[in-house]
Amino acid sequence: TGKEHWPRGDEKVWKEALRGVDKDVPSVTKSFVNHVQTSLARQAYNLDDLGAYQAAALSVRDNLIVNWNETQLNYTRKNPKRAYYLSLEFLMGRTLDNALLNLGLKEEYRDGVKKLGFSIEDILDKERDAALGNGGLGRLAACYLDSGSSTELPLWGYGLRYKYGIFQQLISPEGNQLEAPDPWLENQNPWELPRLDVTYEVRFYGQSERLANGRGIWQGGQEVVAVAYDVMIPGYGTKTTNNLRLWESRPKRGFDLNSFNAGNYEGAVESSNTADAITSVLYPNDHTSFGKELRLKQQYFWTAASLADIIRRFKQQGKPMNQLPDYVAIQLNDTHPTLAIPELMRILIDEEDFGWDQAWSIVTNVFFYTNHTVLPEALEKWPVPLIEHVLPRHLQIIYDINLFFLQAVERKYPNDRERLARMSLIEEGFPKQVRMAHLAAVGSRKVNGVAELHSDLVKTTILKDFVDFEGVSKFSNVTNGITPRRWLDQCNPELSDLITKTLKVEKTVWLKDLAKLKGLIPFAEDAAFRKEWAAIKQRNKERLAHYVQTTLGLTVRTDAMFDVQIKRLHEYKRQTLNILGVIHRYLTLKAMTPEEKKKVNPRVVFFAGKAAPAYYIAKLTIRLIVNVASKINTDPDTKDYLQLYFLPDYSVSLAEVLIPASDISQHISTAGTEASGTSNMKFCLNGGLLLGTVDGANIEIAEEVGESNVFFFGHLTPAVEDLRYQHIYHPVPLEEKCPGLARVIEQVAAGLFGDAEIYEPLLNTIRQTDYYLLSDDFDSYIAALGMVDEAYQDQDEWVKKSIKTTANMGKFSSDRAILEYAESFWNIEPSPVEAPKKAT
Ligand code: F55
Repeated sequence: TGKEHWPRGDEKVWKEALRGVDKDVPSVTKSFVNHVQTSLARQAYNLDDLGAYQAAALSVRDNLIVNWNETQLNYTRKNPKRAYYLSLEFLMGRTLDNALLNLGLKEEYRDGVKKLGFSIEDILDKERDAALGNGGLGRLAACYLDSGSSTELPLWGYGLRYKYGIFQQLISPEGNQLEAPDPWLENQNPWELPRLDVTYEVRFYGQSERLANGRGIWQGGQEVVAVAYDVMIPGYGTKTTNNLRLWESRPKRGFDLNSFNAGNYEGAVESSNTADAITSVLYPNDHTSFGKELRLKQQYFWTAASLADIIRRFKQQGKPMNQLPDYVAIQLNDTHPTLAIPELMRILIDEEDFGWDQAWSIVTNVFFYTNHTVLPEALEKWPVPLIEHVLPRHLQIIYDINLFFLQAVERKYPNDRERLARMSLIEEGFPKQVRMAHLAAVGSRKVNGVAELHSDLVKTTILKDFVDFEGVSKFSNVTNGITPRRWLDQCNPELSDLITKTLKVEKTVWLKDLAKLKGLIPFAEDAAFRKEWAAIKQRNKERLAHYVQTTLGLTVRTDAMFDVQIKRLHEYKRQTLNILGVIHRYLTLKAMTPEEKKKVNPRVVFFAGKAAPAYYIAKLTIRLIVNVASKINTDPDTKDYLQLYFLPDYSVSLAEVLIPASDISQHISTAGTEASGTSNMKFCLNGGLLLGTVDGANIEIAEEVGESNVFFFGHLTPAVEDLRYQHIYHPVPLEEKCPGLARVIEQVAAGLFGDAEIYEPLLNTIRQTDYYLLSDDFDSYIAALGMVDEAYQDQDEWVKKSIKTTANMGKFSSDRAILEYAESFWNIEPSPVEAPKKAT
């Protein structure tokens, strides 16, 4: 072309920036070009989109570093009480777009890269997700960090820097989920700052000796080194840029060769592998605790390094250790970091010379515990022999905590052995097991659930005895939230602009005070506004269809209702109910006359989500969805009315495309099983309506947006226990109990979607105990789907519902949630970064 030796874009802009001509070259351009030349050491004329992404990221990062430094300096000077969020998972997704929006630099960069021949959207699309989490729990941690910085709170995160995040999901032609590694660090990660000088040694195994004075001496075993990597967390429209510190494990140099494996080269190499192994991979199980030694080592490695770092920072202030609770609050994200409780006891007693009672009083004023599930299989338990082997001193401390605790219970309830057995931190059995939720509850200042219903269930079921014993005031609720920056402004820019224009309030204001959305309510009655609102939804549907076209080569029609269920695959979330409902719809369509079909509104059903690699039944559900899709999408009788897609490799970035495109989304867990749910909030914030059970945060969403704007179905929580009992002791044949469901199951079993025998174990879960009550809720589910169809027919009314839904979602901002934690638990306050004083 004759142009290939010149850079893309405007030649003059490149030349001036390259020459360093000062005048008239915008600073963004200069910084971008400078990073291309120096940091990336690349020639301007062969820069591709990936290179442009890296240059833009490095350039944006420079701004973050300046703010990060000022933020940390501000904290060091003012010494406010700080809160630390300990989470094994931070599901951050992409960073560049979020950083640009939070810094208010998006438009400058859009223009800047355009002149250099790039599109900002293409550049943003080159970034890989940071997927250091499984699902809601990890994404919640990410939203809370965003809100912490946006509300200027001194809040740090602590986690692990896994080399491999959540696995990449591939779907084989037969519909099987295959797992591939996620080497997310392959192309360099501009968003982290390695702190190779910030290191701690962490011990495993060895021997623990108890001295007469109650202190312990723990020696020998193996030591590994924790190295800090800092991730900068910018606030929206604030200077505050908090820190997320992620630990990497490394072998302790010299140790393996000199004292442990001298003369055994292979052994030395192997033990260095074990040190690296600790932070090599995120465990991909949600809602099951597996009892694996490596997982226990992850938990201890991370809590020990984090506590050592927190205590070192505290000590730099020169305060005595008994003031720790005045300066430090530590939130335990589920029970995963519970070892921090015996670890802080160990530090105080063995290293700081505290007596038991004083140490315990410090510990129980520092920690706060959030529970995320009441499902029994998800409650963490660790075999006593495993803890004894890996952490001998901690086992002694756990036993001591248990002894003093049970003595106190005994004093309050004399001679109640059953109660002691129920409340003990140790579950009897072979082997004995440590109940981490009990340890976390006993060792914390406050315990909370994540939605009203869930917090009530925590108090009345799994921790009931603890409420009776300690009083109810220790137990409370903080309903989850989501950051409206990522989950509205970033993922749905057109809707965000329309809202700004309509409210006549800067978006920097309403995105930080989400109750302002209520100002949209009157516009539900404005036909012109409704038209704009609906047109944006339509374009978001087209954006999703374009994504499916380019990634999967499939053509999705966009003149249909988009019906979406995206979440981890789990029996309690009942994707199986949804797919059986799709089959029911298919069979109904097949039985219709052409005349009848004319009245049917076309529907496109989307699923996405990963199954835990060893979760056989969940994987069968994926297989069924994929095979139903290939049958019905090609059936000439039905394909114009019903389409079905399973989108592989669900991620934060895919959610950002799917959520704004949904007309209706499904949150259909068996009542009482979904602690909160947070994607329900994301859909509703984007004007999607909700079809769901009376569970988790669905209930509070309905309270806010009005019951007439949600589609509820199914049995309520109090009925569940009895229904399960009936299934076992008074079973009714499915044919009698729920003929509609029986017919669907019959067709699957008969091989309508191929592989007849393969689905038997999945179908048997329903035919047999039906623990998640599909047979009890199926009819009302189908009826609710019918009501959705009917409501959708009246587009005017539907769009009104959509507007009113968005307008009433203010409560679910994670800013509200994080401020509740700050005020009622942590007792911390915003500590704004002051503008540096200008030299006079
Ligand atoms: C991950 C690892 C283990 Cl060992 C256990 C659970 C998980 C996990 O990912 N849990 C999870 O995501 N829980 C969800 O937390 C959300 C945030 O509170 C809730 O909204 C959701 O209801 C709950 O299932």
